[in-house]
Formats: sequence, C-alpha cells, structure tokens
Amino acid sequence: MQGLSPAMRGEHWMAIARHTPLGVLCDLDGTLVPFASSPEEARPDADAVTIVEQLAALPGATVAIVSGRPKDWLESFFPGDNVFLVAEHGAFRRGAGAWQNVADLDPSPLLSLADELEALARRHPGALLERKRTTVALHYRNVRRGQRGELLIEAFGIIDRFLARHPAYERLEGVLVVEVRPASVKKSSAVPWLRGLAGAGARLVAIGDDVTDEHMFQVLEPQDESIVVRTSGPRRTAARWELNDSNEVRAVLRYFHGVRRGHTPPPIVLPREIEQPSPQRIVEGRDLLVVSNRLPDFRHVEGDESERKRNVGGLVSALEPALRARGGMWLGWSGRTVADSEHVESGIIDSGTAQLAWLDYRESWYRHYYTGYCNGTLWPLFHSFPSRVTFSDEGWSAYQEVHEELAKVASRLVGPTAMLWAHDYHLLLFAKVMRQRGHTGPMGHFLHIPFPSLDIFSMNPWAAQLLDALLDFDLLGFHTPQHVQNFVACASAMLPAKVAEDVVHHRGRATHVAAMPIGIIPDAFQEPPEASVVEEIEGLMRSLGNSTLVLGVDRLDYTKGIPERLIAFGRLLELFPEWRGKVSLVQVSVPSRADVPLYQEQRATIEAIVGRINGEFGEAAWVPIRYLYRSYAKGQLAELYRAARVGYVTPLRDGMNLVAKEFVAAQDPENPGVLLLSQFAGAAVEMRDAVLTNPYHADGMARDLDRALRMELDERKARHAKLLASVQRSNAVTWAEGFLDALNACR
Ligand code: GDG
Repeated sequence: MQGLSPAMRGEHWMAIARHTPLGVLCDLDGTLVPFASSPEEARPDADAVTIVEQLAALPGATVAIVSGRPKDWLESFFPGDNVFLVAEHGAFRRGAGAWQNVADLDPSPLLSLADELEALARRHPGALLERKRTTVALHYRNVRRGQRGELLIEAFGIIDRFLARHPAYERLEGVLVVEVRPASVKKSSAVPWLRGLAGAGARLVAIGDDVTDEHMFQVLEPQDESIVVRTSGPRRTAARWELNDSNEVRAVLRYFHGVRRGHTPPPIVLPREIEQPSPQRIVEGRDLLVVSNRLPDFRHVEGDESERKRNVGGLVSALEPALRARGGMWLGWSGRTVADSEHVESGIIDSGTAQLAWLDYRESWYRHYYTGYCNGTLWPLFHSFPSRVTFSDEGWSAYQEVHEELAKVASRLVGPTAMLWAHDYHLLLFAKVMRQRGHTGPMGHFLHIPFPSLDIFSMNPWAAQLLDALLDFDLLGFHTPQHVQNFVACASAMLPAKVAEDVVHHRGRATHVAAMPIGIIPDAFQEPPEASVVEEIEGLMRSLGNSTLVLGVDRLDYTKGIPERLIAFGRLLELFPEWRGKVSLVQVSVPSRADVPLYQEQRATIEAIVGRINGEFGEAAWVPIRYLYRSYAKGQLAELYRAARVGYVTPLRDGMNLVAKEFVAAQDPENPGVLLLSQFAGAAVEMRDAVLTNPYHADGMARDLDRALRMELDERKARHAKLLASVQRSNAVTWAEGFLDALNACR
C-alpha cells in the first residue's frame, strides 16, 4: 500500500476513523503535548485533555495514553477512567479500574544510580534528573548545546557501570533525555493489552515521536497504523505515516471524533505516507526474504561481539555469502527468550551483510517449539533415530504458534508478491501460514537435513499436516535424490496428491521438487591464514609431536557418530598396533544444544570413551585422542584441515555435511590429505572419490582408516583433484542462485 493518491489517502483514513472497534495509543510528550523547556512545564492543556476524553467517550473507540511519565502525574490530568493510561513505558497500566503494576520489579538498585546522576545534574546547569518508580531519566534539553557532550560522557560512564552490575536494566536515549529502565518494560506491551480492551476485530492507531514509541510500532498488526511525529527531525522509523507536531496530532484525533459522530469532516490534516521506503517494507517484487530459525550472526542483535555467540551451523556458512551477493533481508530468532507474560519483541538491524529482522521467542516456545518439536521430534525422526523421538501435543501446538508469529512479522516486512525462501525443519509450515495471510509471491523451502522414508516419517502423528503444508510451497529443495524420492513417496501414500515427474499436484497447486546439494565457498578455506590465527594451531600441532593427524570436526550431536568414530579409532590401534605412537586423533566438538539432556548424555559418553582409549593406549610421550569441546575461528579450522592426513567425517546420518567439503577445499593439492567419509552423509553422493565407510561397523571403519593412512601420494593427489573440482564447481553461490532461479521458473 505504498504511495496512495490523495483521494485514496482520504478514503483510507475515513475507513480507519469509522472502524469499530478502533483503538488509539497516543504518547504525550512531543506527541500530544509540545516540548517545553522543562518536563514540569510540558503539561497537557485543557484542549488536549478534552480531545482525548471526547474521543474515548464514543462507543466503539478506546483510547490509551502511553507515556514514560509516572502514574500519579498522568492521573492528575486524566482522572476519569474512560481514558486508559500506561505509565512508565508499560510498568503500570490503568484499564477500567485500578492501576496494575505490570513490571513488579524491585526498584531499589535504581536509588543509588539516581543519587549519582542527581549529583552530576547539579554540576551541569540546566540538567534535570527525574525519578520515577521504575526508571530514572536525565533530561538535558536546557543544557547549553556546547556543554551537552561533557555531561553525556560523564552520565554514560555512570550508567554503564550501573548496567554492568544490573543487566536487567537498559539505557535508552530519547529526545534530549537519557533514561535507565528495566529492559523488560517496553511500550510494546500496551499494544496487545489495548487490543484486548478494544475487542475482537480492532484496528489500532499508534502515535508517537520517540524511540520508545517505535516499540509500539514494531508490534502492530497489518490492519493497524503507525504515525511518527517528527518533533525532533527525521530518523529511521518503523512507522508508515508521519505528522509534523502536536497540533497535527490533535487535528487527527478531532477528525476521528468528527467522523465517528457522523459529521462531515472539516478540511483536515491527514497523516502523510512516509516517502522513503521504510526498512520494514523494502522487500518487494522479485527481492528476497530469507527465513530461518537462526540469524547469520546474532551478535548484532545482542550487541555482543564475542565469538561464543557466533552461530557456527552449516546453514549459516552456506547462505551468508549468497545473501551478501544478492542483498535482501533475513528473518529469524534473535536468540533471546522472554517470559511468557511479556510481549514478544521484534525489530530490524543492519548487520553489514544483510538487513536482519529478528524476533524474540517466548520461553515456552523455546521449550516446546525449539527444544521440543524441532529438536526433540523432527531432528531425530528425520535423521532416522526413532528411538530418540518424543511426541507431545504441546510441541505441535507451539510449532504452529511460532509459525503464526513469524508469518505475522514476515507479512509486515514484505509485500504479498515478494519471494520468500524458508529453511529447514523449523519452518515446514511457513508457506501455509503465509498463504493464509494472502501471500501470493513465490515461496521455496530447502531442507538441510535428510527426508526420511515413509515408515519412519509416518510415525509422526502430524505427518499428513506437515506434507499438506509443505505443498503450499512452489519449490521444495533437498540435498539428494534419495531425500526427494522419500518425500514424494510419503506425499503419494499419505495425501490425495498426484506426482508427475518432479511436480507434486495437490489441492489445485503444483509444487516442484528437486535435489540441489548445498556447497561451500572454497576460497574461504584456501586463503593464507593470518599469523595470529595460526599461532594457537601451531601450539596444538607441536603438542602432537611427529604424530600423523586424523581430524574430526562436528557439532556435538548424536547424528554425527562421534562415539562410533572414537571406538573405531581404538580398534585401529588394536588391529594395527604399528600405528601406536604414530597417529593421533584430534576431535573438535563444537558445543550444541547443550541444555538438552540427550546432548549432555552424548557428551558424557564421548568423554568416557576418550578416557578409556587414552588410558588403555596412551604413553608418556603420546596421547592417542585429543578431544576439544570448543569452537575455532574459520581460519583456524582451515589450518587444522590442512594439517590433517585424514579428514575423519563419519556421521551416522547427515543431510549433506559441509565439513567434508571444507576439508577438501583446504588441502594442499601437492600433498593432500584423504577424506574418509560416511556412506550415510548426503555428501557421499557427490564425493565418490573419498574413501567411503560404514560408521556402524567399527572394524570395517578401522580398516578403512588404515587404508586412508597408508594411501600413496599419487592416489591421494588423483582423488583430491577430482573431489576439489566438484567442490569448486558446485559451491554455495551456485547452490543459492540455482535454487532462486528454479523458484523463479516455477511461476
Ligand atoms: C546442517 C545439516 C548440512 C564447525 N566447527 C566450527 C565451525 N564449524 C562449521 C563448519 C561447517 C558447519 O559448522 C557444520 O556444518 P555441517 O554441514 O557439518 O553440519 P550441521 O551444522 O549439522 O548442518 C548438514 C548443513 O546443515 C547445510 O545444509 O550439510 O547435513 O545437518 O561449516 O565449518 N565453524 C567455526 N568454528 C568451529 O569450531 N567457525
């Protein structure tokens, strides 16, 4: 709905003004009330109070004043309870009746901060400290311009020291004010509250000027409207409409009142559509919105630069460069959870790679959706580990609920014709919920894990619903032809769907299915490493002495077959004792889903096996297995890959396995290592020149390892050359472009 003509704009606002129920959320300072030289002087005058009260008195209209001010102050202007009040950004609310304390936080830590800031304010003429129950605000609108910098440097120093000790609070910079307040209390909480009070079918209009008002704008639904008041000049906003000042805000409220009372509206001021496409709505037409559970790099969301927070999953490694090359937006979970009673926040940030749209998860979603249905049901089921699968109704409900929420956010981000690309088992219902919201643009899905056979898949009580929802996509991509065949067999057996070659017809729709094996960016593993990166790896290599290196790198996951790999390495030392003292296994296991009991058990199992083998075979100068439960920087991984004689990649089941491809890319072509690869990794389909092995057969795997260790240079070079050609030909960029071209061609 960008760029309405003046006549359409008039009709649009007339329809909103007439709509019943109508809910209005209006900020005070800078919105309904102009700024004054001090917060005390900025008071709603009789005109402002009358406009609000009159509108609130009309049937079908609900009005809330949503402010950062204290509750008693608000109540002194709006004593009657037909106007609803939200004080201190949502910490207190007054519906029809008494005040509710929503935040219920211990405000005592703020006292000492307030004392310190007050002392600071006394030293800076014009500065004023406002103490509220749950927040403190340092106003500096009356501080001379040239002196504001000095005040703020000191104030931020004090505040940052406080925040380091009290992480439940946050600093928020408003218009000529810095505020410290509980991070969990935001104006966004007023939106669902007022929606509930307004009644079913409500359309909400939120009006505000400040960054705190953006929290309201971000959680509105598609039928709602957001108006930013440009009191403090232009800035980036999630709002769709704008007004200049509080006079225009009052004019709009008077217009609502007039229309609802059946008057012919006088010549009025209507909100103007913001011309610069707002970042909320940039993805239109053939542009791309990628949706996945995790964002590529949620340090940006969390404001934390530590490597620990980097997502090291395979999906990210493959998609990041493709998205960088194409531009577009990526929507996913922020990595944060909020209490179920709190409002779910969402927002947009620029990561440098792409625009990232993030969404917080409720704690119950984390438990029942992420840990539950995604990782407790779909992950083991799709990897054909039925004995590890759990089914729960709560999990399935949460799975649907999170899809609804993501679809709500996505349909605010993009127009109905945008191209959407959803990833993995977390998002199997995504096309269905988007189609229900009227999305008509092309939608594709890529499954990064295997699709199981019918006998396994049909154990899922909701199997038919999943298949039905998947067939709302236009294109379904899988890693291997076997996964495609499994999907098609399930759809034919469980739905009244018809299959013609690579198209599944169902409910009048056609869904294309294809095997599109994912690749890597080979260059990333071939660049000369930086000295700082190499140092730590050189230290590790020195500690191995002259031992030949066998290397395993995985997320710590039971599908990766780490215990089986260790046991087979032990068997190598038994069956071929000549390797004792001459070969060492370094196993890097990146912590993953560490709060899930199954993963904790897996870790304990691995540690016990490492202990047993090292105890049994180790010598004073030789440790058979180095087990490293940590992650490394990409450059360090490349160094490790290069140093290894054997890449020991033996998952029990894997969609693809990028480590196999990265290992090949990193080798020195003149003296390459050997890839020992599980026949059950998707990568085995393309990488026939690896030494393929069966990870369930310890003795067989030990013999294959022995063969890989003994392989002569000529054979190593010949195999590596073929593997490298395939890794280079079919890479991450060709994969992403191939998928998007195929999706385009579906329409
Ligand atoms: C899923 C499917 C499919 C590992 N350790 C570190 C690190 N990594 C990176 C590797 C690689 C990625 O993590 C792991 O990718 P995989 O493909 O092996 O496995 P999953 O995470 O299970 O990925 C899989 C993939 O999706 C893509 O479709 O291949 O089958 O299960 O890129 O390099 N990265 C860093 N430090 C580490 O310590 N930086």
